Amino acid sequence: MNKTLHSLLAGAVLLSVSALSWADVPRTPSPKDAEVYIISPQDGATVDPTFTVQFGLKGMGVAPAGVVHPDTGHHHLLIDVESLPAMGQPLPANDHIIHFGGGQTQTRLTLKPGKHTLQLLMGDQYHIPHEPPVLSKKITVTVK
Ligand SMILES: [Cu+2]
Repeated sequence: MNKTLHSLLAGAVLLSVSALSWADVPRTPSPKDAEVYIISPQDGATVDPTFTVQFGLKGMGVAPAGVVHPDTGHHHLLIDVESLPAMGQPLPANDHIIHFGGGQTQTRLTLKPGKHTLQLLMGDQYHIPHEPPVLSKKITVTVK
């Protein structure tokens, strides 16, 4: 193969890779009947400024991010999130969306006094929500 053709082909490959978007990545199917929920605190609870949140999961398993294993995912805790992030791409990581990519099933959280909402959302090895998403009920707590 001559050099010019080779670099042309390399350019074409790069172009097609960059044209790919997360929309083209197949979503990981969620197991039927999979359910994520917050074990504690309970909805409506009043909690100390630093408190433990326990994650509950039925019908699927927990695996660290990056690990490919059927019917698993890792937890994301959504704090005071009013509109859900896009489901077809990796979840952002910020003060409102906390990743538990190590496979953790609980955390200690410190929040400002007042009302806060908490919700859990599973993500696959790429931090992308499953299809359909495995999303908990949103709970409200009051921090002392
Ligand atoms: Cu994640």
